[in-house]
Amino acid sequence: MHDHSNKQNEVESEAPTICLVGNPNVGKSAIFGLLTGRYVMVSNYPGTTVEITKGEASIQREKYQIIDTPGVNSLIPMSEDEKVTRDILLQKKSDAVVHVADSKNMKRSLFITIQLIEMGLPLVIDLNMRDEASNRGIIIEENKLSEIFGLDVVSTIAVQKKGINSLKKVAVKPRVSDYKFNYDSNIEKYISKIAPLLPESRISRRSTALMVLSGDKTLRSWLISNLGKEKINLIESYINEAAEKYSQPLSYIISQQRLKVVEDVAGKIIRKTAVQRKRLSGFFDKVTTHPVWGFPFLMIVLYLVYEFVGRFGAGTLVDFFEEVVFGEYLNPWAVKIVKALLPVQLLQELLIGPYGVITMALTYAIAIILPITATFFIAFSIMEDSGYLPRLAAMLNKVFRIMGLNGKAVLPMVLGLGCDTMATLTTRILDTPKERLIVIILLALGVPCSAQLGVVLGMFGKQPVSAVLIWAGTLVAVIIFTGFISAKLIPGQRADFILELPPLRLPQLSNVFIKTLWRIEWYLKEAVPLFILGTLILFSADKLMILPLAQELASPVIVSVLGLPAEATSSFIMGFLRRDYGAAGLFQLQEQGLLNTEQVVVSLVTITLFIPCIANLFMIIKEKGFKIAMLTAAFVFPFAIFIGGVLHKALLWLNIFE
Ligand SMILES: Nc1nc2c(ncn2[C@@H]2O[C@H](COP(=O)(O)OP(=O)(O)OP(=O)(O)O)[C@@H](O)[C@H]2O)c(=O)[nH]1
Ligand SMILES: [Mg+2]
Repeated sequence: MHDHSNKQNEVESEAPTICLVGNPNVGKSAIFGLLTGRYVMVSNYPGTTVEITKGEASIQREKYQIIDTPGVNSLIPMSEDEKVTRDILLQKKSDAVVHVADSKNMKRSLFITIQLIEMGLPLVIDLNMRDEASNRGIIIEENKLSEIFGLDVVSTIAVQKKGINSLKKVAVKPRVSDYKFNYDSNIEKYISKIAPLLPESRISRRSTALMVLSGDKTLRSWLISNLGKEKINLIESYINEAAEKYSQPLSYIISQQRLKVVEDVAGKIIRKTAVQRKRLSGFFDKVTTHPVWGFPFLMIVLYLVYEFVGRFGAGTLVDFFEEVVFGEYLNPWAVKIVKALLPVQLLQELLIGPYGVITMALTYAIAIILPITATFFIAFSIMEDSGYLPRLAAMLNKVFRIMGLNGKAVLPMVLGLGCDTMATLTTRILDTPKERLIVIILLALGVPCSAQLGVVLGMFGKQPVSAVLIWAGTLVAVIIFTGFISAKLIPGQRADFILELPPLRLPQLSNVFIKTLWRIEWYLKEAVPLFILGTLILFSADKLMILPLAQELASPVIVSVLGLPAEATSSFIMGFLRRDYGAAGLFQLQEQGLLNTEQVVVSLVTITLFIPCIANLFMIIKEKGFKIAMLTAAFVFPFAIFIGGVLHKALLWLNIFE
C-alpha cells in the first residue's frame, strides 16, 4: 500500500525494458528493489503489488527500464491485478522478461514458465527463495532446467541480496525458448484455425489463440477494436466447435494438459533431500489457522498491538511529544519568534492562535498522530511480513461468507487498518465486481485507518476496557450487518476461497524498518499538507464567524442526537478532510476533560463510521466512478450519525458508565 508516489516518479524512457513476471508473493518487488534501488512495498502475502511500477537500473553501464508487475496465478486473468500483468505482456514491448519463480513451489511456477515460453518472449528464469527451498530439502537442478527450456537460469535469495549480479548478467541477453509442447489434436486443430485470424500483438498468435480458446473475456475489447465483426463471429464459432468435443470447459482441458507438461518437467528438475521439520513454526502454523484456537491467538495479537500502540505510542510517546517537546519548547519558542517577527495580530493568530498552523496543525500532526502511527506502522509491518495476515483470512473465511465475501476479502479489510485509500486499491485482487464493491463500501464505512485507529486507541487507553469493547463490538456488528445487507442488494456472486498461504517467517527487521520509514514519509507528505489546509479552513471559518454558525447549525445533531458538547463540531468538520484529524480533535477535548466515557464511546463510533477521508473518496471515484463514490458517501454519512444516536440512547438507557 501507500504507493501514491510511484506515479510522479515514473520514467518513460527509450531504454530497453526488463519486465519482472511471476506468481504472487515470490519476491518480484524485492528483486525490483535490488535492481533499481527504488523501494516498493514488499510484504508476505499475495497481492502486495496491484499496479505496475517502473524504475531504472544501470547494468554494464547501460540504462534499462525495469517493470514490476502484480503476481499472476495464470496468464488467463481472473482478477484485475492479473489483467494488468497480462496486458503489459500483450501490449508493451519487453526486451526481456524475467520470470521470478519460487524455488520451493516449482510446479506453480512452471505453470507460468510454459505460458511465457508459449508467448515467444525473450526470457530468463530466476529461481528465487533458494534459502527456503533448501530449508525444506528441495533442490532444483538449474542446469537441467536450463537445458530443457534452452533458457538461462539463475537462483537468488532476494532478502539476502544474493545472486543479483548473475541475474543482471543474464537479464541483458535473454533467449527465446524453442521448447514446444503440443495439446491434443483437437485443440491443436483449432489453434491453427484461430491463430491466423487474430490481430498482431507483442506475444505469439499461438498463445493468444489459447487465451481465446480458454474463454478469456478480458480480451474481448482488444479483439473488437482490432477485428471486424465477421472475424469475431468466425472465431466464436470455432471456439464453440472446439468445445463440443469435451464435457468440461475448454479452459479446464487446456489447464490440465499444461499441468501434465509441468509434472513432466518438474519430475526431471526437482530433487528432495530429507529435512527436519521445524517444530515451532509448525506449531504457529496450526494455532493461527485453527477454527477455535485461532480466535484466542487473534485476541493475543490484538492485545499486544493495543499495548504497543495504544499505551506506549499514544500514551508515553504522545505525552512526551505533546507536553515536553511541543508544550515546553517548540510552541513557546514559536510564540516568541512569531510575536517578535510578525507584529500583525491576524498573522500571529494564523500561526499560533487556537486554530493556528503551528499550534494546531503541526501539533496535531507531529505530536499526537505521528508517534501513534509510527508505532502502529511497526506493529503492522511485523504482521504483514510474518505471514499472519493470509492466515487470518483463512480463519475468518466463514465469518466473511455471511457478508457475501470470501476470506480473501480479509486482506483488503485488514490492510484498511493501515490506510483505507490503498486498501481500496487492493480490492483489485478480489475476483468479482460484487465483492469489490462490498469491500469498498465496508472500508469507507467502518474500517478505521492506522492514523485514526492510533488516536482512538490512545483515547481508550485512558478509559475503562468496557469502552473499547463497546466501540469495537459496535463497529464489527455494523460491518457485518451492512455487509449482509449489501450482499443481498448488490447483484453478482461470490467467488470461491482460494488463497495461497505463504510460509510463516520471522519478519526481517530491515524490511520492517524501511517500510515504516517509508510509510512515515508518505504520511508526512500526504497528511500534513491536508492538516494545514484543514486548519486554514477552520481559521477562516472562525474569523468569518462561519464556525460558530456551523456549530449552531450542527448542534441539534451533535448535542441532541449524539449528546456531545458543541465544541465537538469542529472535530467532525475536520473529519471530512482526514479521519485521524477529526479523531485528534476529540483527543484534545478528552484531554481538556470535556468528554465523559459515554461521550468518548459515542463520538468515536460516529467518527470511525463517518465519511471516508478525501483521499479515499478520490480512490473510490477512480476505481468505481463518481456515482458510486457519491452514493457511498451519501449512505455512510447519515448512517454514521444514526448509529451514533442509537448508541447514545442505548448507553444512557443501560447506564453502563455511571
Ligand atoms: N526467505 C526469503 N524470503 C523472500 C525472498 N524474496 C522475497 N522474500 C519475501 O517474500 C515476501 C514477498 O516478497 P514480494 O517482493 O512482496 O513479492 P511479490 O512477488 O512482489 O508479491 P506480489 O506483489 O504480491 O505479487 C516478502 O515477505 C519478502 O521479504 C527470498 O529469496 N527468501
Ligand atoms: Mg510485488
